[in-house]
Amino acid sequence: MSGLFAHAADLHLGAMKDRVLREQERESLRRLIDTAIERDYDFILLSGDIFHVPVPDMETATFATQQFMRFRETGKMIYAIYGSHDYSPTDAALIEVLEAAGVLRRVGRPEKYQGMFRPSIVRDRDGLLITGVSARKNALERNYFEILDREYLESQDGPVVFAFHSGVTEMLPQYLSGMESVPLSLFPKNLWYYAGGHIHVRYENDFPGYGRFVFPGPLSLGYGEDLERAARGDRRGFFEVSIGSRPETRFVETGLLPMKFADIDVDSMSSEAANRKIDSELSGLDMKGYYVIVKIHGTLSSGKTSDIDTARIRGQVEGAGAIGVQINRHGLESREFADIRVQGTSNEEIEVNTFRENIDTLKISSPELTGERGLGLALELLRVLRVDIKPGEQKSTYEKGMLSQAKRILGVEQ
Ligand SMILES: [Mn+2]
Repeated sequence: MSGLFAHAADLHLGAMKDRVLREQERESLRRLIDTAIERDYDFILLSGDIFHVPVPDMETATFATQQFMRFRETGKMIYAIYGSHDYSPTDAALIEVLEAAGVLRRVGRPEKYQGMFRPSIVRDRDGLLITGVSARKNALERNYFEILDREYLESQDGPVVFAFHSGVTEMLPQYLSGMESVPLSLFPKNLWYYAGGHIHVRYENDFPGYGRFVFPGPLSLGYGEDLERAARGDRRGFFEVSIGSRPETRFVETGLLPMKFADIDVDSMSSEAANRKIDSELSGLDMKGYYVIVKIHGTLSSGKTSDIDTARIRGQVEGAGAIGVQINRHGLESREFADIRVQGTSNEEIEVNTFRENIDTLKISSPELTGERGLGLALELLRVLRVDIKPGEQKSTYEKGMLSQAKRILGVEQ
């Protein structure tokens, strides 16, 4: 048994709206495909979150399909499991279209066997058996893990590659310790390779009795806080895995555009003093040719957060020759106008915290609307309801669609 394959995850294609960052997102995928062709990989395995949303914009969809096809035309396969971002069990998802068209192949399709869950297994031509568990929203894939027929996977005749898109409780990085995860004990033992996704930090570990668990981290910029980590020097790429009696891994960097990170703490300052500090910190930074992430945080002692003028900061950074700028002021508050109660450093986190904070104050008798179940429902509703009307779509069609999706999520009769 010999050969190579690529293990990538968390591509989040379509996450970036900024033109420059969007191009980076694409360049990372191009490099994965280039390397896979040049180094003659037997296959590419994508451990979920290929797209940032189930139905990405057409430009993203077209680009991704073209890139995947460049590899497919060499006669090799792209295997995938679905992530928490690019798949919804109830809505349409582009990834299903790609599968139907043969652009990629899903592994670990759920099959029930005597009340247990047996993920389907694909045998690649190099002899590896590829399977896995796709993610569901809000880490509901844990339910699958609980009924996973582990013995079935452990007794396969051949080396098994097990793809999954979940945190593993025993190997969560410190800052994610509160997140939903799956304990090691729910994984099948002694498989050849555990191909992780979902955790946006590169991580590899050999677990005695199990085998090598690998998380490549985001292939490119990721989204939200990943951007900050990228600007701080986090390396991005995928793993090249050599096929042998044991998997040998090599991290292949796909590279990122030159980035700089300006972390500006304005805690206990008046808004005037904060503006002066921002000015002086930015003017002391060589930004020419760099994409600059500016993070402004702290509680202003006086003045309003809106006194910190984003447009002016943007002008200053662009005027210094930066190729782009993104300003993160989620952590900026004012003591005088302390109307923001909910904390969080990303939109997603703030949404979850807002719901979580409010859900317990509601007087509701039905249990499915409260607690974690209610939270999941609220998030699912928000995800559907935030979708804008499409260009050319009739208002009545749009409203009807919204209503029926909302009813479906709530489980209300049509
Ligand atoms: Mn992800």
